[in-house]
Amino acid sequence: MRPVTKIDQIETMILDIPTIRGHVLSMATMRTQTAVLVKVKFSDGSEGIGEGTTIGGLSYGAESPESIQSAIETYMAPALTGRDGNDVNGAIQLIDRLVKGNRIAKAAVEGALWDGLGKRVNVPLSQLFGGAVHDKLPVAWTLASGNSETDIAEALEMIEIRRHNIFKLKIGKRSVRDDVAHVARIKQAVGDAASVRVDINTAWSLQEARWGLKGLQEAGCELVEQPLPARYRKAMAELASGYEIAVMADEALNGPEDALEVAAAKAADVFAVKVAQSGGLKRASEVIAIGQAAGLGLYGGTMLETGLGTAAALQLFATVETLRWGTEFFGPLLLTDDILANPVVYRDFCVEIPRGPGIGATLDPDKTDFYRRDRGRTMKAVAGK
Ligand code: MUC
Ligand code: MG
Repeated sequence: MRPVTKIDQIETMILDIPTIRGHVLSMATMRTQTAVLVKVKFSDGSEGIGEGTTIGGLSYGAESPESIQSAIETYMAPALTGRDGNDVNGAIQLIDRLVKGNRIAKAAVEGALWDGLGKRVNVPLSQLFGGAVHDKLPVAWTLASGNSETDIAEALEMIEIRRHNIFKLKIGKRSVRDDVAHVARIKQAVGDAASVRVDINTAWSLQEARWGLKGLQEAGCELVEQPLPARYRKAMAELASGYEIAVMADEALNGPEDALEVAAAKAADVFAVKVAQSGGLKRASEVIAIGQAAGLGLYGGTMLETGLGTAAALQLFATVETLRWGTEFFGPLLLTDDILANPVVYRDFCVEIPRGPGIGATLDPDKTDFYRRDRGRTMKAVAGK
């Protein structure tokens, strides 16, 4: 009998990496992105890596980088150490029993377990989820400089260099009228060469959303993401049935239970499926299955992870037959530096699925050493409003 490969050690590290420009969202302006990396060391000498990342400190959701790290170090690592490293489902079950919520922290650890397993059996992670049906996926870019002229120049350049022809505009900070005018200008500038969508990050009231959706639709915007607070399912259903523009759920989707309720309430036309927000790759695959079964559109969402989390998400989404709305797995491109030894490849309006075992990526140790917070470099996680 082969000896059991045990989980020997689980380590975490917080990285602060500058963004290439201010990323202006309705709830925060990002000038750096903070990622929590997890390394799991197994008794046979193999390792797995995972990432747990959120946006804008505590302004996007209930977990912060610091809470992700402490949930892993204080509660998850001690429970998992010594267990069979190949038993990923057993680890998920145990952690779900011991830890409520904390989905991003769970996703980071689970990602590292899957990566370790894939690397040990020498298959890409996609194979552990039934096998890839894509080798590349369409990838959107977010225009969020806070300035219409800059956004237009950025969009035109992306189309010119064939990197992106899907744009997500972050709005919800200004008045609805100003936001609609901003979107209309950008849509006019890109014309039929690109799809224009918006993300409100829950900033609108139902009243504002009614005006907003009407204006956005007339401007040629194709999709509106999470206009209302996550719990407003009835109001989201009213918007989804009242307008032609597609309504996408993001913050409303925290795992399969939410997915079922959102689908049953008809509170969205499209699911933005985020691995971190779902609570890990396995739960994200369940959210995807519910969306598919409900006949909804699917979109691969991001928490603006580095290449590590992006590679893991790509492995899962490579297995999804129909991704009608593509993906936004551009996280590494928003950062001034890449922490992978083999960065994710973007070309011809697509992102390529990394090849190789596990997530198909390894870290560049010089980069992680340079950006780790506990090495004494100080960098504020969020620049504020
Ligand atoms: C979100 O809410 O979708 C994804 C892309 C981006 O620019 O921000 C995120 C978060
Ligand atoms: Mg969103």
